[in-house]
Amino acid sequence: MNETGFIFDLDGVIVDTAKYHYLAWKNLANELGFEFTDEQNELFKGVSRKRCLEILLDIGQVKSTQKQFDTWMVEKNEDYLKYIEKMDETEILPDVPKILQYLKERNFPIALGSASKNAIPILEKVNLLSYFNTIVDGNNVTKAKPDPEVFLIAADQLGVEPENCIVFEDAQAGIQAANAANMISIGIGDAEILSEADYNFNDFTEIDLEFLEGLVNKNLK
Ligand code: B16
Ligand code: MG
Repeated sequence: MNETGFIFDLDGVIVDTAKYHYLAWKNLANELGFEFTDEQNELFKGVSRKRCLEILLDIGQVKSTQKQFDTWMVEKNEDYLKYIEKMDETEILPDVPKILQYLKERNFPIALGSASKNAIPILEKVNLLSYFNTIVDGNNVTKAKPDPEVFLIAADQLGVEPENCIVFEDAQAGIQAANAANMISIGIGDAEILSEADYNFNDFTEIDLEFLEGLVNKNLK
């Protein structure tokens, strides 16, 4: 087995599902009588569904019983799944298949490390599930990012030491989780928001294979 492992976040790294999460949360906010902005949606990236609803209710200053809370969680997810239903390969973010193909050909172990409980159906929809040696998602973790749990489980399942793992993340909480796991963190997206990452890129089109090769050879922070 290869000594270096690669861990990909899902939402915002492989596919842009943040826009669908946003629409579903916005619909719920509107139903509850308040607005939810694109800017506020930034707070939701990499954050668990339960925590997102807590933040949303804080924004709208809405109080709820446990029963209402649970109903809204289900409602939001059902709405989100309607958007996901229509997804296909065209929604894969640029150059993601190229990078996955390269890593697969070189026999690098690849994991998904996502907070989403919908990760497997999404990867099936966009036809990328077969690239992953293991999937660690919101169904397998007890602690949300920035806790390193999701990435540490992924490293363990890949049989790779955490310090030999390279993580691609689009959320600040995700970069913090990768750093806390003592992994190499690569921020995908706004370098200002992801300033704690070891390396920053706007998207995968900026990552050339020589860079990955160099990272594997160095394999040190
Ligand atoms: P679900 P990631 C995260 O996925 C999203 O960024 C976050 O906005 C969402 O609330 C969370 O998944 C839970 O998603 O409702 O599908 O279980 O970025 O960690 O891949
Ligand atoms: Mg993400």
